[in-house]
Amino acid sequence: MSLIMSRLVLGSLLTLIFLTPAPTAQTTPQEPKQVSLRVGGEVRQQLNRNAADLSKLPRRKVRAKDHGGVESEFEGVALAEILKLAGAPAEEQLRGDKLTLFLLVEAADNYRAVFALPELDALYTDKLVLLADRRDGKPLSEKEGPLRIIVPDEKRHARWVRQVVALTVKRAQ
Ligand SMILES: Nc1nc2c(c(=O)[nH]1)N[C@H]1C(S)=C(S)[C@@H](COP(=O)(O)O)O[C@H]1N2
Ligand SMILES: [Mo]
Repeated sequence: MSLIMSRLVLGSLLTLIFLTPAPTAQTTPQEPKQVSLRVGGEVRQQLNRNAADLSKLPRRKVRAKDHGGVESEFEGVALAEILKLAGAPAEEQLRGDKLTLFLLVEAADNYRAVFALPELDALYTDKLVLLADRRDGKPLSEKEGPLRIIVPDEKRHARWVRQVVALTVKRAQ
């Protein structure tokens, strides 16, 4: 091959290499399901919360071990804050006949669990029960989220309700 020819071949090879677009950044994982939470029952006002509403409430972080023993940092909103926003009886008002109130947590798969209101109240306990939307800085997985209850230090994980869709304050009969 003549010098000119090889120059040409080399030139077009280089052009090819430099003009070929870089592989696009890894496709971002599918956006997680939209946050949608119903809050109702014996509260001053029924609420329908989305992610933006929840992000306006005070954010809390807690390290806790999941059912598989993996420790993560969960981030979200204290259940007590959501109850406060809806106007459920709290703190000094949580007395007398209000002590039969409880919070029913319902999941997309119809799994349900309850918390007595004093379990969630700052005048009764320093324990935090979190409605989490992030784990180690990332939105919860489809299986777990978009919202999950985190009960740090509880010896069983049965009340770590995944895929929470509704919170309802009820009264024991
Ligand atoms: N929505 C929903 N949440 C749930 C359950 C369920 O069946 N459905 N199982 C509970 C039980 S009994 C346990 S032990 C943990 C298991 O947590 P994991 O799915 O992160 O392992 O989730 C809890 N949360
Ligand atoms: Mo469980």
